[in-house]
Amino acid sequence: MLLRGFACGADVEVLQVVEAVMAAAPLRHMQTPGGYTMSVATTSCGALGWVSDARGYRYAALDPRSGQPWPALPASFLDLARCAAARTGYADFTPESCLINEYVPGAKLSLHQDKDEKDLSAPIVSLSLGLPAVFLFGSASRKDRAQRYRLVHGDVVVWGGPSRLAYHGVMPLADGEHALLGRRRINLTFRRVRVA
Ligand code: MD6
Ligand code: FE
Repeated sequence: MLLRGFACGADVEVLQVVEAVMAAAPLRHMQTPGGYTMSVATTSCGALGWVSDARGYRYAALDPRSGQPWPALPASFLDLARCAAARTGYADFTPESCLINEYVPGAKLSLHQDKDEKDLSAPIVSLSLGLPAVFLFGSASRKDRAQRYRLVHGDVVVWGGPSRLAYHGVMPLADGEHALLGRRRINLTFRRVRVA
């Protein structure tokens, strides 16, 4: 489900908090298990952070770069994610992790499924800020052709239930200038990892 402009009223605040998280846990380009460097730069906040390296994709309680716990999930983020989930029919969504991705022009995310989480009953809540992106969203079968959605600043996408394991990705980011964020897109995805 796509909630157009859901976070528009909170954008300045969200961005301030994102910058604070990035100061404590800087963005970095992770290695894929296949040996590539991701074009998207990543950090996390919450009890668990998403990490990728030669050993695979997983959630970890410590930031491998600092050896310290990830910054706590800010209350304002939790509220936003819970409200978006409730609005789309998922009551009591309690994310444990917020993955923060930064895209600069040309950065992309290949088609994939989110399946590193143990609790697949919880949805994924994704918030877009900054430059527009073309989001690819297919089905749980890689064979099905993905639909394209243009996501702009403030949009929230929630996928759960029958679409929880849908393949998704982001096309290479087109160049541009956003009034608040400049030449970049920031995406926040909220995840429930462990079974509650
Ligand atoms: C996005 N990110 O950045 C969406 N999924 O717009 C993802 O779909 C994603 O960055 C699983 C693991 C890392 C990710
Ligand atoms: Fe994903």
